[in-house]
Amino acid sequence: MIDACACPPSFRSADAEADLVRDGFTLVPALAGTQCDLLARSYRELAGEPGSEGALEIDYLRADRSVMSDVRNLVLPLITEVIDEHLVGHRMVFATFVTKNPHADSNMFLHEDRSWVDERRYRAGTLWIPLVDTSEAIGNGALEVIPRSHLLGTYWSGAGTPDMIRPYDEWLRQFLLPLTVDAGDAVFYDSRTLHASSMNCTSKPRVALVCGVIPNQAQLLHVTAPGTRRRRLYAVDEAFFVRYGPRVAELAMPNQYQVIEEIVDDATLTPAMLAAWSRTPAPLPRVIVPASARPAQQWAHLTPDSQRVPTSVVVDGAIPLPSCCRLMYGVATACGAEKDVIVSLDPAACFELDPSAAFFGGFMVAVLDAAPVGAGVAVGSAAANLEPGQRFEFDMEPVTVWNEGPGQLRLLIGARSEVVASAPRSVAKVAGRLKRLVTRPAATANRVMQRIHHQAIPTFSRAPRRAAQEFAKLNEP
Ligand SMILES: O=C(O)CCC(=O)C(=O)O
Repeated sequence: MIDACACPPSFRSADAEADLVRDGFTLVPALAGTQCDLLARSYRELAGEPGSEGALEIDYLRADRSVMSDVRNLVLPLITEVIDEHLVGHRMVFATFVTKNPHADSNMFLHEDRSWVDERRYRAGTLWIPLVDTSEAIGNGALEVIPRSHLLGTYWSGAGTPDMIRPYDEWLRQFLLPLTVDAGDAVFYDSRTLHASSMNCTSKPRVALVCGVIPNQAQLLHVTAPGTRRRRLYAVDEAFFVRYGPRVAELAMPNQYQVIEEIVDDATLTPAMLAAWSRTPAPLPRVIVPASARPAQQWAHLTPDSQRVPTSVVVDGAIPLPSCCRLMYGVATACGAEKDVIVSLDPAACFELDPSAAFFGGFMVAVLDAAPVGAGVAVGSAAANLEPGQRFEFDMEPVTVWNEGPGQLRLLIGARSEVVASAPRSVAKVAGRLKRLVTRPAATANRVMQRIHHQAIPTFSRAPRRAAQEFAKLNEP
């Protein structure tokens, strides 16, 4: 993505521009006190009193889209003035109020904003303007940013795209900087800058206006994730964000918006990258076991949902292998028990490998395709995210595998002894072909998948020694 210095400048003031390029955010004066009061009153008239919609009330998430439309009309003239005063050739493309009510759940999780523009060429940003004074000392949920975190953001962010920072959430939080922002002042942050806000511990709601701002010459975009690494860039207009909330756009894009580019996003966020960025030791990535994969009674020891467990599963062979599983029973029966099979798991699906249904002598699971941070495996109290090229062996413990997407999780599951010897070459070959497939239409991709499936099976019994060497190479850092 863009080198921060390579895009046209955003700010008129050289100091503000330097702050933005270096730190990913800057502070500027925006609205006078009287304008804040007037805005607060007008907003209340159109949205009603706060407190009825929960801890955090965000217009963009409201079912009643007329509020988004009214908010846009209300703030556009004011914000256009603010933008013209401080920025060169930019416009407002999105506006929502964020009301943080006094509530234990009123904190905002750590995130970057969505990619509003083609970030290979342009920089977009967000104007965050509180209508009341905010600070850590006041305790009303000040905005917190991670300086320089815009330099980490080399991935596309949109509907259903991988949440790349989640394994490092806890570690990243040490770099959060709470900002003191008076009513009417504005923080302008690069949309890639990681930010969050703490809980409102006071007795009054904290209201802030949040506006998306992009360069005039940039096309407004909405990014979706139809595959593990496939990203679709849709050209949209301002009305898109007024009419449609984030969920609608995730399910299906309205017909009137055209795909302008389809790309493969190979970006990753590794501990080594974070170590280089922070000049501190590399963090340990954490795995979040989603609620969908939370097992019944006998799985109660697994850490569910928002709690995290350390990645202690050693990739490539350290996990004991269940001698069979329900899934394998079905798949192997269909394909012939001696053969290796490719299993595709849809997004939001999970399965259990159940050793109680013991049938085979052991299995190896090779990951052919998985979205970054989107798929995982849990064994006992350990869990790991699944990445293409990894190989796991399982023994007699219950194992659960999940896929949160985007795209299908594709695993090659085979009898342990045979696959251990010869998987490497096949995994590399099949994974390579899958990678080339990601930009093809679904029907073609499915046909090719079928061919890969049939070819992969016999490949596994060939040239085990050479394959093992290739696998070792594949695993080199
Ligand atoms: O207003 C807040 O507390 C946070 C707003 C925010 O993170 C956002 O709109 O992306």
